[in-house]
Order: sequence, then structure tokens, then C-alpha cells
Amino acid sequence: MTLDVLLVYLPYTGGFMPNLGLACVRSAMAQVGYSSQIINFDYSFSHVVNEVSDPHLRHKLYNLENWVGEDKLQGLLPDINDSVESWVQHIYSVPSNALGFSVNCFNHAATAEVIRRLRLLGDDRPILMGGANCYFPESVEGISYLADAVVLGEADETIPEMMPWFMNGCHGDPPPGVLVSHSKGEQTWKIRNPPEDLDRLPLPDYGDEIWPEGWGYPDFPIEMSRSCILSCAFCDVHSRNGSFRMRSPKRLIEEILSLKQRYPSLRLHFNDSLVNGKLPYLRETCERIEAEQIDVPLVGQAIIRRDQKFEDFQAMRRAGFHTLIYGLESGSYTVLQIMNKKSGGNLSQISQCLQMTHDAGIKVVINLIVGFPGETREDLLEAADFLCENAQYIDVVASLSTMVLLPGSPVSRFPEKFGVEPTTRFGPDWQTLDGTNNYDERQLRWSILYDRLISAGVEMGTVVKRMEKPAPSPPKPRSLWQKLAGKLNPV
Ligand code: B12
Ligand code: SF4
Repeated sequence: MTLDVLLVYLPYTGGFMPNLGLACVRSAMAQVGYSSQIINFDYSFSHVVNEVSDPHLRHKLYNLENWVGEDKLQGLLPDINDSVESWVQHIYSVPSNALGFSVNCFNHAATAEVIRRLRLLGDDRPILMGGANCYFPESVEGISYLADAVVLGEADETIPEMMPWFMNGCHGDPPPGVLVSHSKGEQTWKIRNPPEDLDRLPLPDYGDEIWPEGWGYPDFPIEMSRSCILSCAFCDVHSRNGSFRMRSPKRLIEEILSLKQRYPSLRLHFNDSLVNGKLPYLRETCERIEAEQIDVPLVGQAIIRRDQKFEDFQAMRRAGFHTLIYGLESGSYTVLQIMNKKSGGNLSQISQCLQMTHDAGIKVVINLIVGFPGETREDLLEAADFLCENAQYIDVVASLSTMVLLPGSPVSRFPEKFGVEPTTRFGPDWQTLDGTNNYDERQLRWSILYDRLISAGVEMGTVVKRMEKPAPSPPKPRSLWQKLAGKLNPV
């Protein structure tokens, strides 16, 4: 029987788990009687990249920035043309009434390339788009003309309403939450609020793939909430996902049990912004998981909270949490204040939280940001000191990023308030009004922190090792820099 929609996820994001968003789309389509199948080329391509023997080519492919934008992708095409052609042929060969593409900022250009090639082959199936890069009408401007319709933001409640309209030729105004691009380049859309009651959404459906056994990384995604309780200045979560919402522990456990029945060796990765948004909820969830002896390894992101107690970490450990990924961001109190990341309290309370997590037997993984506007070199050194002093409680640095201004984040919306030169805010070359924090400076600070962490014996995660490269050569030391140099490299 011909499928209604073939759902496609193209490279390259280094994907290592099934895609939760597409599984939600599949179940939302099934709710109103439309069949679909997911093809995740991102995952299969990750294997291809891992096996590339030429280290230069491998590094080039690993570097996600090389995939962003049409120009960059054109530069990669000579190396990936056979793969692109194989994705096109594969999609072309699967009979379906329509195609759906999940678009994020890294596969944006590759998706456009594949759609253009499909059209050249004579594939005229209607195209639907959605995904991480389709939350704001501005971010789909460069690609929406290739689709018949784009679902904006969380699609779970939009899909059931829009499918009959889409499958019957998109006549009339698009339903709320859907964007249509017209021939003159104009776009029409109506905003829809994200689903309020997450318990009412159907359970995600990953289809017939042999997850997770077919994957190198055995974890499966799941979510207990959407959005966040904090409002960090660099983060776009509220403009993307609106207010914080949670699923009930009952519904969450229902999903875990149904996944476990299907995949006995199940391990779960919470895709939430944070698993400790509401402590009473987390406590109840952990108690229930323990009481029902679910016995599934769990990992999730969390915030440092000064009100989280040692007993909470112990309960999490008993429920199966083996790792917590903290968006620590900085070890400087001053920088955390300007970032509006205040839930952890002062540095000694933050240190206590790391220690409690560690002492409860949970692996501590952290994410860090270097070069937030307002961070000085002294702040950076202070942060490095704090992190090194706490190295014994930090197992891995999963992400060490130089500051990027995400569209929709407070820093990007109000650049001057944060001392950012507004005209520079759209690219990696953004700089502060006084020019002291610029691209080169951030690369330099990245290298400094990286070196300090390595010398303190902190382990760097694969993404840091693969994706980030130290600045080629540090700029000439300036006077302040000379003063600090002794502190950085004690002989
Ligand atoms: C958990 C998470 C991860 C996890 C797991 C991803 C997974 N495989 O499930 C891990 C840690 C692996 C991860 C890695 C990365 N992530 Co991530 N991640 C998230 C996070 C926090 C939640 C994603 C999620 O599951 N949301 C819940 C689901 C239900 O929502 P969704 O994915 O958006 O899907 C909905 C809609 O988009 C839509 N939809 C999706 N696909 C389609 C397709 C069609 C046809 C339609 C109609 C609709 C539709 O319907 C879905 C249901 O509502 C988001 C931030 C956020 N809050 O969304 C960042 C986010 C998606 N990640 C991001 C990035 C950049 C990455 C990395 C590239 C980081 C890096 N440098 O390595 C890698 C990429 C690896 C990968 N293949 O995903 C960015 C993407 C930016 C962008 N504009 O594209 C985000 C938005 C964070 C941010 N604010 O910058 N990530
Ligand atoms: S950075 Fe993390 S903790 Fe801060 S608002 Fe965003 S999701 Fe929440």
C-alpha cells in the first residue's frame, strides 16, 4: 500500500539517537488516519563519516559549520555527492503520496539540494516541512519556497488539523500554525500556541526500525516537559516553546513501559531542557519509577538549583539516573548574573550541588560558554579557577562553546542592553560595543579555558574534541593580557 507521507531527516548533525520530533509527527499523522514512515539519513551518514579514512576529510565533514548555508554546502558537494545522490534515489524509490522533511539549521542546505534534485528527476509529490529550524517564519525564508507548506513550531496539534487541507491540495488559507510561501516570495501564516496539555498528545511512534539495537548509541529519547523555568539571556527556549509544561508522571511511565516492552535493553535520554524544573514532580516521578522497578538507565539535562537536596540526588540515582548534564555555562559568579542564570546561588552553593550529584553516584557532565558579552578576561580566569577547583566533581565537559547569539534570545533581541554592537549580531563575528569581545578574542578565551581544563585533568567530550579547534595563533598579548599571563601559565 502506498504511504501517505515519507518523513525524511537529512544530514548532517552527527545524530546518534532516533529523532523524537519525527516520532511525534508520525503519531500525530496516525491520529487522523495518515500513514507515514521515517527515514533517518542523518544517522546512517554518521556511520559513513566515522569510517572516512582521510582525517582531513573526516574533520571537514564533522565540522557542522561546513554544512550551514548554500555556499558552504557547495564547497562540500565534491566530497559528498555520491551520498547526496544515494539519498535522492532512495527517497525517489519509496512510493508515497507526499514527502515531509525535518529541517534544522545544519541540514537546511542539504535538504534544499535534495529537494531540487528530486524535482529535476520529475518527483512532484507535495512537500511538507517542519522541525527545529521552522519555529520562526524568518528562519524558513530561504527554504519555504521549496515546500507546499511549513508547520511552524511544535506540530503535534497542528498536524491533525492541517493534514486534510495539505493532502487535498492546500486550497484556501493555511490553518493556524502553518506557513505557505507564494510565488512572489510572500509568506502567509497564522501563529498557533504550543500544546498546553502534553498528556493529551499521543505517544511518539518510531516506526518499524529495529531501535535501539540498530544504533551505535543505545539511548532512546523521551520527554517529561517542554520549555524551561529559567530565562537565560543567551537562550531562545521561550520564544521557541513558550511557557513551561510538564507531562504527568503517570503518562511518562506509561511511555517508558511501552518502550521497554518493545525494546528490552532500553536506555533513556530525556530531551527536556531540564529534568529538575519542578522538584515535587521529579520526586514523585523518581519514587514511582523505583516503586515499579522499571530499571532503565536514565540521563537528562538539569539546572544547578540551590534548593535541591542530597536526598533528591539519591532518589534520582535509585530511579536510574546515571548522568546529569548541567548547563553550568560559567564558573564566574559575575558572568552567571549577567547571563541571568541565577538558580544555583553563589559559587559555594554551585560547588555543593556538583559535589552532591557526584556523591550520589551520578556522573556530572557540564556545558560551558565562553565570551558572553560582559565577560572580561579576569572573569574567564576566575571561571577557570572555579572549574579547576571543582574538577574532582566534574566527569566530562560535553560542550565548550564560544558565545553565539541565537535569534529569539534576549541577547539577540536587545543587543545594546548586553553591550553588543547590534549590526554585528547575526553572525559568528559579533562583537561588543567597545570591541573588546570579538571573534578572535573568543577563540583565544576558548583555548585558554580548554588548556586550563585539560591541565586540571577534566575530560572533554567527543563533540568538544571533534568540533572545536583551538585558535591557530594567539593574537599579540596586550598589556592586561601580559599581567594575567603569569597566572595562566605558572612555570
Ligand atoms: C534534546 C535535544 C538534543 C538531543 C537529542 C536530539 C534527538 N535526536 O532527539 C541531542 C543531545 C542529541 C541534541 C544534539 C544536537 N542538537 Co539539539 N536539541 C535538543 C532540544 C533540547 C530538544 C529537542 C526535542 O526533542 N524537542 C522535542 C520535540 C518534540 O520537538 P522538535 O524536535 O522541535 O519536533 C517538533 C517540531 O519541530 C515538529 N517537527 C519536527 N520535524 C518535523 C518534520 C515535519 C515534516 C513536520 C511537519 C514537523 C516536524 O514537530 C515536532 C513535534 O512537535 C532542542 C531545543 C528544544 N527545546 O527544542 C535542541 C535543538 C533542537 N538542538 C539544536 C542543536 C544545534 C543540536 C546539535 C546540532 C548541537 C551540536 N552542535 O552538536 C546536535 C544535533 C544532533 C541531532 N541529530 O539532533 C538546536 C537546533 C537549532 C536549529 N534552529 O536547527 C536546538 C533548537 C537548540 C537551540 N536552541 O539551539 N539535541
Ligand atoms: S539555557 Fe537551559 S536553563 Fe537557561 S533558559 Fe535555556 S533551557 Fe533553560
